[in-house]
Amino acid sequence: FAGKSKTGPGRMFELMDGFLKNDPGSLQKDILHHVEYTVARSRFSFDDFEAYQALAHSVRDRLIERWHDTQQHFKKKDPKRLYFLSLEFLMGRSLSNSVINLGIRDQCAEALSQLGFEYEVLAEQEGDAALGNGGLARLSACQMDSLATLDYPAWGYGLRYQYGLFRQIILDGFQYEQPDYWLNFGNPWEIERVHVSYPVKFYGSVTEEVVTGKKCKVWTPGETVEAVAYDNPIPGYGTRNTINLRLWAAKPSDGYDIESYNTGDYINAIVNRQKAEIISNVLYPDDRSYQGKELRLKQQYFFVSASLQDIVRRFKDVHGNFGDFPDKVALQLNDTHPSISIAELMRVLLDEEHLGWKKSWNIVKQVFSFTTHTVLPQALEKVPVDLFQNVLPRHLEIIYDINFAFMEELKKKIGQDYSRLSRMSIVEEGAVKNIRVANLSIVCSHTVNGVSRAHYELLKTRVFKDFYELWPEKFQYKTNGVTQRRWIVVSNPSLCALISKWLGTESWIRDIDLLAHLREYASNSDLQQEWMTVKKINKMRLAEYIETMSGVKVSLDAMFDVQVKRIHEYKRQLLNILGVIHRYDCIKNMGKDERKKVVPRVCIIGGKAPPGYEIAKKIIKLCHAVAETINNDDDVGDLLKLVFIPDYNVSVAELVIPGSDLSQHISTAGHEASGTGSMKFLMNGCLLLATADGSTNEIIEEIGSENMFIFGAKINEVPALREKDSTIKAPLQFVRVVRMVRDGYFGFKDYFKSLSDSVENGKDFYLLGSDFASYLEAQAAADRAYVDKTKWSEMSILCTAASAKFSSDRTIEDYAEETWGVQPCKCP
Ligand code: GL4
Repeated sequence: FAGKSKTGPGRMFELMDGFLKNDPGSLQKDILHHVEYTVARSRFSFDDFEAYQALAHSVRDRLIERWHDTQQHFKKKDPKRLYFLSLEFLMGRSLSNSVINLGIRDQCAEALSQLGFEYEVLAEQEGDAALGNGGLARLSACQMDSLATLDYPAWGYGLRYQYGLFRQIILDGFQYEQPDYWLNFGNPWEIERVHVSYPVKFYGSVTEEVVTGKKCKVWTPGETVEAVAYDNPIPGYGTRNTINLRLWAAKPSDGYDIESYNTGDYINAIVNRQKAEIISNVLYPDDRSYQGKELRLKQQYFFVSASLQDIVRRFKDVHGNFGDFPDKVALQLNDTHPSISIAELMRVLLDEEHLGWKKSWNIVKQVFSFTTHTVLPQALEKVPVDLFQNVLPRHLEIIYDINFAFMEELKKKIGQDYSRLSRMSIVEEGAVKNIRVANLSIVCSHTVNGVSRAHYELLKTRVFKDFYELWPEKFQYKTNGVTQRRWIVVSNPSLCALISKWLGTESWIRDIDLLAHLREYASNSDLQQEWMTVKKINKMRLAEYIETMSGVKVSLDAMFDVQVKRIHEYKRQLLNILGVIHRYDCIKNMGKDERKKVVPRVCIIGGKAPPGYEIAKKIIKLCHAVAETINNDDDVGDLLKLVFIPDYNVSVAELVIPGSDLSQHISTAGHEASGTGSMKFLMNGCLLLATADGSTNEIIEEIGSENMFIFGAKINEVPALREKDSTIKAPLQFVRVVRMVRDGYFGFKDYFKSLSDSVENGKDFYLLGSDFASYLEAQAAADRAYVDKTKWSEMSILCTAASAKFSSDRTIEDYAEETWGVQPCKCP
């Protein structure tokens, strides 16, 4: 086959059965072709980054082939499709994941090595796609991988931010934020679809008009912005299916406003038009507090409106009757961020398709499913009505109408219980009137999902109690999961090979339940030895990284104890640091003989603080200040080190997680909806030190509490403890370490005052003081376990063996069956 372009040089690709071949020779030819014609470098002189680009384009070609076949197949079969709407996707790097899922990693490595390049070095050239904040966003990415792998006819929709999550720079121990202009060097993984674009309208006014004999609402917008599609192919593992993540970018609309050009200020007219692009410019850097900002609302509506236009167009290409819509379309709301799509779909059906209220509502209430990811009240979105009125006047009307109907129905059921009616209303009355987006989502979705069993219990009994009592059948939960493709196969190749060797198959990469068979060998000393060798290799990688990043040399014999996640008071990094201070204090006061018994530790903390979150930033500074004291104290040496890993992101996680011995998930019980970091550590054979919060209870069920270090108050004990807080005495050790911070032992006395204040008796909202003693006990238990190498390696193997339940493959299958009603549609 020789494809000859009329305009460019003939392109000679070797094809197998009409497809690009994947042997090293063919890959090499493709890479060189892309060096010359895509990257435009000489094939006799190109550097690592250019080689990465050429490799990426060669992989992309293969993704595109599969993408086409998959879309063609879906079109032919016309199954019910799942549309996953999310404002955040934390994809990380694409190359490493794509070559694994395409099954061409070794071939690529060989092709490159003959050219004098190392695959691993090139893979490192890629920057992270960080279009999301933390757990919620990484969960979307894991779920996309599972949707593709399990052959579901799914699409993801989101926003193509030009600035991803900020980069964290640490200067003098303080966090600074640097913009992440991630598209600077091009993005080979996306396909710009200039012809797939839709107008998105904002502002303006609504009038009532008669259209073809019917009374109709007509929205005359004040601004129109164009949404242009960028497609990101998501390959499945062990299947040809490659699904699409379509991200929208805002561009000025083509509409020509002759008025503004005629005023003579040509330059300003263009500058104003260009402002449209602002909408998709930047990701909001905090997923746990919502500020009611206009730009945020515009981002939400922008991506939702474009996605729905796309979805409705695809539906109408094949179907004439909207009655079929719920049989062909499932719309998944990833948290409340895309929930304005409810009002938008109503608007489209009412005002554009003229279906009337009853029919439209009947369709809308069958297609949406809503997953909530939080228990924190400050994360529940509320949009001021005034803002809504201004930006989306027609949608506000529709929401009022939905609420009116809901209130009427509710009154019939519960009578005149006004306090309950007002709690459940979509409109919050008060000095500032707000739209409660979560209430809107619950009222209009057929299913409300929590992300762990504990989260579900809290939804039922606290967060959405009123709604649960009204519609118990709507409430479900799907415990989160993560993809073993990225979190074992990509990030821990040595462990991957070892697991396959002992199980005698690689099938566990698709069929995760097979991992459980590792249990049978957990006490086998050969496996234990090989297992710990793999751990050592990964610890070496991590130790090198730590030394490069922080200049601290760490001992591989020490236990690597890790807490990496966003910094938040409820996640209690402060508890961890106070625990480290306590350990330091103890060592300092020990005699020589006692010191010999100390289990050496490297305590590793990493994570970004939301830019406006003062206390979180102080926690980062405290970590650095304490590290400075400990790491420079010769008296302590290798017995204790504390390091902060800057700019924690997906690719740093891929390095840190496999190299950890112990990991901490120590949120105050009742605050972490699920937590997914713990699942990645578990898969990599790291023991967990954790509170019984979020998904941890389910992890305990899988692995047994004897193989973990569990401590602290339980979820249902927390409210009473809070009430009692001022009367409980925090243990002496706690008082002592807090005093060290307060008295300036680590410097910055005034700066840390609000931190030490925040955990004092009576103010210790997150209960660090009351959990401290049991935290120290759990830490001591971890020390004791670490000394017994045989026992530790057995526990480590059991962790991996117990992690099957926490694969996103299981989560997605549950969603498909219990919530979305979609079936696999495998591309032949
Ligand atoms: C989060 C939760 O805080 C976290 O517990 C959960 O694992 C994750 C995915 O469901 O969603 N909610 C928000 S908001 N950010 C998160 O990471």
